Amino acid sequence: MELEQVLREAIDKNSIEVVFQPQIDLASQQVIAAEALARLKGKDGDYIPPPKFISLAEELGLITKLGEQILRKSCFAAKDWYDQGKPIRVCVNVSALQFCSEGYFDQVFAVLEDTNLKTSLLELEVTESLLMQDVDLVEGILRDLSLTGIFIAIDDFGTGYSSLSYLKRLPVDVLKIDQSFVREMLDDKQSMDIVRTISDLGHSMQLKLVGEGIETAEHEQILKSFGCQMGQGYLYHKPLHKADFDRLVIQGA
Ligand code: G
Ligand code: G
Ligand code: MN
Ligand code: NA
Repeated sequence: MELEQVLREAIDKNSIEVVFQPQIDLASQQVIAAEALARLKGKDGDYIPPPKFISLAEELGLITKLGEQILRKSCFAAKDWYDQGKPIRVCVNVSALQFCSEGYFDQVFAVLEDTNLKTSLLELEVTESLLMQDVDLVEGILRDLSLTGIFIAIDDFGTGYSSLSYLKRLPVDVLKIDQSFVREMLDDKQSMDIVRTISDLGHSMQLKLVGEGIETAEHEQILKSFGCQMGQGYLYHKPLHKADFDRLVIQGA
C-alpha cells in the first residue's frame, strides 16, 4: 500500500514535517504558544490528512516512534525560540495509543532532556476519548507528567463525553474549545450556548481556555466576552513552517 510505504520511509528517514500554528493571547494579541501539527506528503506531492497517517501509524505499531519524532522536532523548535528570547510554549498532540504505551513518560522526559527544553514550555494535547480509556492508567501518567511542570490540555473539548467529576480530579491546565462550536456559534444558538457553558466550566475549574478555529473578528469578540483568554485560527495565522514562524515572532515580520 502506497501510504504505508510513504509513512515507513518518512519514519526511517525522520523526515516527517512539523508546522506551527500560533496561539494568541487575546488581550495583548501576542503569540504566546504554538500548536505543532504533523505534515506528511504523499507521492503526488499533496499532504495526507494527519488523522489518516496517524491512525495508520497506530495500526502498524509505529506511533511510538513517529510520535517521538514529532515531539522531538517540536521541543527543538521551542528551545530555539527560547534561545532567541521568545519563551513560546509548544503544544503537541498525543495519540491515545502513544500516551498509553509503555514508557511514554520516559520518552517525553528523555526528549526534554535531549533538547534542554524547560518543562513549562511543553504542553501535551490529549483528547476526551483518551481520558475515558483506562482511567487509572491515564490518571497516573497525567499526574507524573503534570508534576514535572508540563502543561496538559484537553483538545476538541465538548465533542467527547468526559465526566465532570473525573475532569475535576485530573491535573488539566487548559481546555481547547472545539472549532466546530466556534464555527457554528453565530448561526446556531445551541453552539453558542455550548461555548458559553464550556467557558463557565473552565473558569470554575480555574483552567485556561483556548478558542479554536477563530476565523472572524466576531468570533474573537464573542469568545473574549465569555472570558476566553487565548485563541487560535485563520483570523490570526494558519499553521506555519518553522522559518515563517520565526520571521513572525522573532523578527516581527
Ligand atoms: O493540522 P490538521 O488540521 O490537518 O490536523 C487535523 C487533525 O490531526 C487534528 O485533529 C490534529 O489534532 C491531528 N494531528 C495533527 N498533527 C498531529 C500529531 O502530531 N499527532 C497527533 N496525534 N495528531 C495530530
Ligand atoms: O483537532 P485539532 O485542534 O488538533 O485540529 C487542528 C487543526 O485545525 C489543524 O489542522 C489546523 O490546520 C486546523 N485549523 C486551525 N485553525 C483553523 C481555522 O481557523 N479554521 C479551520 N477551518 N481550520 C483550522
Ligand atoms: Mn490539537
Ligand atoms: Na481541536
